[in-house]
Amino acid sequence: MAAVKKYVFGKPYDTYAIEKDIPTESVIGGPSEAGVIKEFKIDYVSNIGPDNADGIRFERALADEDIVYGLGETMHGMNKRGHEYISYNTDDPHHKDTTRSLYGSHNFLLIGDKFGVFFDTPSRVVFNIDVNDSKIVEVIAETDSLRLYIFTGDGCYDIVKKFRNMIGKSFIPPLWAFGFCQSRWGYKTAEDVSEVVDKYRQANIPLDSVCMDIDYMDRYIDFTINEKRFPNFTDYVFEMKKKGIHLVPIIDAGVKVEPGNEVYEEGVKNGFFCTNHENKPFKAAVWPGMTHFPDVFQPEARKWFGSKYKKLTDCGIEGFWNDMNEPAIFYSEYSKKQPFWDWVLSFLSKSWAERHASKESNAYKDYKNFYHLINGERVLHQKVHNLYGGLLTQAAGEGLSEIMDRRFLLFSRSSYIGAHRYGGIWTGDNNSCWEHLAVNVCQMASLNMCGFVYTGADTGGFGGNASRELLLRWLAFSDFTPLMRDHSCLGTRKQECYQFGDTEAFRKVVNLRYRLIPYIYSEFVKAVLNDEMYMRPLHFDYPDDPKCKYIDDQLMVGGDLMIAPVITKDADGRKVYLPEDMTVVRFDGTNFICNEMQAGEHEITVPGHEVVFFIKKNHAIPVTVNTVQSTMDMDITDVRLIGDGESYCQYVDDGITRDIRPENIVVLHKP
Ligand code: MIG
Repeated sequence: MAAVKKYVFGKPYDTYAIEKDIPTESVIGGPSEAGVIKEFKIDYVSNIGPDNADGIRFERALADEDIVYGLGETMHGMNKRGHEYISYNTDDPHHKDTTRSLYGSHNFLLIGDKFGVFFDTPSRVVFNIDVNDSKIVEVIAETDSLRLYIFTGDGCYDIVKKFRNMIGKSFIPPLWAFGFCQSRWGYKTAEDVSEVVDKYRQANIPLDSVCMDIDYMDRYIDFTINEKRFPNFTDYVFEMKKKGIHLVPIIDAGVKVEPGNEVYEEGVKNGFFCTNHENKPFKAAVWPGMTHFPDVFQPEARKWFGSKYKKLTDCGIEGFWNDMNEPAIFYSEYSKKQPFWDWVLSFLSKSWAERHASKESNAYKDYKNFYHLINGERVLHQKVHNLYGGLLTQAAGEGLSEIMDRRFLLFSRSSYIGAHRYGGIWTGDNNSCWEHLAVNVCQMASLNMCGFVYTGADTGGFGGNASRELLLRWLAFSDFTPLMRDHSCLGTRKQECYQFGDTEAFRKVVNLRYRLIPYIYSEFVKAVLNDEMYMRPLHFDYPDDPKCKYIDDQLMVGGDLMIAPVITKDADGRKVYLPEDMTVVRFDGTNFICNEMQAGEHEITVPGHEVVFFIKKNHAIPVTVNTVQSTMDMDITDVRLIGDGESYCQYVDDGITRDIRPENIVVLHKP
């Protein structure tokens, strides 16, 4: 039996998700042909969803023992059973238990260890997974056209690898992107940024990058710099680099409508923007006021938009984050008119939360107000909505690969599978609450299944005020996530590590990250090269241990580590399950204190300033010998091995080369 089977329904749009095309088993034109797929009962349905659309419904019974994994960036645990999820990229900063849609759409499911399935469509898709104990998986795609892929293999992990192999290699950023990043919406000027850098250096807490949020731009116009706020920008970028700091500017999806804005003018002239009902460029208000959205469904428009990043790479910039690319819309030319300044004023008086409350529905209406040009055909945005952010990432990634001679950092808010080849993602606006830390842990595993390996959450939480305790615990978890970024919202409590009094604990926690970078970097690259998951549920590694099956708050990290982060308030430790004997490692700020711990359940003590992790039996991992202030001063080959194993296979390169190959793996032995 083939390990991967492909079925085509109707005439689906290209999504670019699958890189390796394979022959189609069947082209399914209607209900009578749907029976050829053994894994699901398939019906054609009508009048579904907010648009009373026609669609295809897939149903499959679940056995009690089937865990349903997957769905990337969604709420709830790693086991998706018991809830409804909707793939429909949405800017929802206040996600809670009932939230069904977040910023990305990742339509991959793993049904127990039986098979994996990918519903490849940019349309809205509803997943009812054992809702109300129905014991069925019900998937309703609001389209009559999609590609369906079924993956079989030898257990969960093998099935995921088969899927990953089909969707192509994940994005790999430069080494410095594995360092710690500080960000905040509210850094406005070069002085603000310098202050952050200076305070980190004074506090002796390592730092590799600072994100520049929307205020660096000239009136929020993409690819501009506000010269007053950042005079002599190029000099400033290089001055920062000398200190080991990379600046990472934000790029928003909307291009300001304004004569004289070169990007606007070129886009209009060439027909590179999305169009409205009258076939004119569609106008939607976002941060810069009225904007046009690049129509990244057109290959030429993608190429053009990607080439614009050169404006900033010419200034020495080597990393970007792409925001508002669901796309988020405040209101459009079709909305009840609401002057932008009224809106800004309402922002000043109302809280961020209130203002966002009504936004989702507005955006939904507007998604039926503009069009893309796909192979010469005008296609309503709403039909291909989930692909937009991913294609913007592709545009940026391809552009940057063209422009630069080395690797770059790129991470996006919105995504669709396929975009993982061009950039990483962050998990969007979360809150400074313990629940979102727990969700972060589960999402890391689910996102890795879907190819998003370079990812992480806003550490400490974006909205709301982080407590010292929450930030420390969150940092201790993010120590292990490829993207480690402290980010927070305008108006919230300041969240840099030096804002919480005594910095000793923060120094310890961030220093651990840096001591581990040789391991994290090496395991990350190896995972990408081998279509593996850098972070995994325990069940994937120990499929025969029933105790591992439902563990949601521990993860395997790379080939050799297990983590059990403290994710609850007022805890002085936690319960941890060891599927086999392991080495328990405590980092006290300077030393790694290693002890043997036997398989089974343990109660461990973890003070807020300590990080505890576990090395598998007969494994060893490299840690740096010295502490540094940034990866610029790090020699990833100057390491020693900890753990009871004798050797480790380390991936080593200069941190920027694009020539990433298995030959760069060296075997280290204990002396
Ligand atoms: O409408 O650029 O998710 O990280 O700080 C809000 C300001 C726009 C949303 C992003 C967030 C960023 C913020 N942005």
